[in-house]
Amino acid sequence: MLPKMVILLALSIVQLALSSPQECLSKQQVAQTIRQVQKLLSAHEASQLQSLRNFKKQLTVLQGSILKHGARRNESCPLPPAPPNGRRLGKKVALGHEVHFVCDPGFRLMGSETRTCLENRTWSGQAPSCKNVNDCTSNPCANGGTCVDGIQSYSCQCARGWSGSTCQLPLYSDVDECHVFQSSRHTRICLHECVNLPGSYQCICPEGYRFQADQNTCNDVDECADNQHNCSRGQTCVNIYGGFRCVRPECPKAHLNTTYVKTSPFQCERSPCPMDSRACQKAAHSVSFHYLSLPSNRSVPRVLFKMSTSRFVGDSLRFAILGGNGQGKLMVQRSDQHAGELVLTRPVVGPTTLEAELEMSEFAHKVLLGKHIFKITVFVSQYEF
Ligand SMILES: *[C@@H]1O[C@H](CO)[C@@H](O)[C@H](O)[C@H]1NC(C)=O
Ligand SMILES: *[C@@H]1O[C@H](CO)[C@@H](O)[C@H](O)[C@H]1NC(C)=O
Ligand SMILES: *[C@@H]1O[C@H](CO)[C@@H](O)[C@H](O)[C@H]1NC(C)=O
Ligand SMILES: *[C@@H]1O[C@H](CO)[C@@H](O)[C@H](O)[C@H]1NC(C)=O
Ligand SMILES: *[C@@H]1O[C@H](CO)[C@@H](O)[C@H](O)[C@H]1NC(C)=O
Ligand SMILES: [Ca+2]
Ligand SMILES: [Ca+2]
Repeated sequence: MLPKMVILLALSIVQLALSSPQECLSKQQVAQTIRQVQKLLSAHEASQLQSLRNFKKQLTVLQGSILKHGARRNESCPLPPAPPNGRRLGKKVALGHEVHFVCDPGFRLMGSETRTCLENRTWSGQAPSCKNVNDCTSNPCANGGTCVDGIQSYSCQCARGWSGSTCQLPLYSDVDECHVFQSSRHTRICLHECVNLPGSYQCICPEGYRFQADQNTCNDVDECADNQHNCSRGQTCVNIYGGFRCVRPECPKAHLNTTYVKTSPFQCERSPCPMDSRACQKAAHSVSFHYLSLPSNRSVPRVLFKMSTSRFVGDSLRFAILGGNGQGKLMVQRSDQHAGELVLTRPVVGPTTLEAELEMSEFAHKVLLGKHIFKITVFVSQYEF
């Protein structure tokens, strides 16, 4: 209000001075008036400046008190730490602001990628962490190498005989011993299977055998002794080359007044005969069971089994093959006065089973004293060992 009025007044004085020559104000008078107005304006300018300064001061005080008020309420969240192997983006921690997280190369972020400062001065979401990415998942190491995970990398620990970053290079040019030697019967280096290795080879045995390195042989596993068999109760385990069998010897059925009783797992004895039963008296006194194991294609002739009588009272023994499937392959002969033997006369290629029923008769002065039956089973294995 005041400045406008002053300016209007000043202008009207000047106008008066210039537009009314008749009034005839002297030049001196006009100059004086202008000086007075200038003075008035300067005074006014000073007071204006003063009031502006006061106004600015008040604003500064107001601002300070507002900041103090904000600090008291402290509307910010504590700055969350950056995860190991990662970084935090953003420093503004006031209410409603966001911070972001990124992981270093080779790491994957777990948890919240972005977190917001909430009303209750906590951050939304879960604290992030940076997990090392497993670089071994693609199994990059060849030829049995072991992969070791690194950061954005992996390394291979190579098996013997291999090198290169993924174990792809043979250390030396290898000889395939299996190819060179194993094909011929005379030069073969493994009893069974040969596996070529860089710089060496390995012999493998079939199931049921154990490789014995110092002798380069395949030894049969004794499943019966090692209790690796599945024979049921009442059966007896018989170890054979490359496996085992479960057997249950049965005594001959009662027949023509003749009965047998089991006296041991592999032996039957004739029960006492009824009076006047000639059939019973002619029958064998005892029956015994014998299980033999033989590798395939054994050289012949070969004695498989020896028989003698323990209660020898007579003066001679006679042997006979009564039955079985060993015709042309098995033979029985006297070996001395008190013993006989079963002989394999032809090579037998397994796997197969030979059976023979042998009768041993005992005489005194050409009179039959008694008979014994040997029931013999020969398990011939698949392999020549
Ligand atoms: C607000 O709170 C945070 C964490 O509680 C603290 O670091 C900061 O100093 C406080 N600010 C003020 C002005 O008190
Ligand atoms: C803060 O508030 C959020 C939701 O607004 C809630 O999920 C969280 O549990 C609160 N934190 C605390 C410590 O109260
Ligand atoms: C015993 O095991 C052999 C294999 O080792 C199997 O062929 C046979 O059927 C088994 N017998 C029984 C009675 O479980
Ligand atoms: C069986 O024994 C009876 C006497 O107990 C006898 O009469 C009979 O002839 C015998 N049978 C044979 C086949 O020996
Ligand atoms: C059996 O062995 C002989 C030499 O001992 C051999 O010539 C023959 O080929 C073998 N038979 C089989 C079927 O392996
Ligand atoms: Ca080799
Ligand atoms: Ca065995």
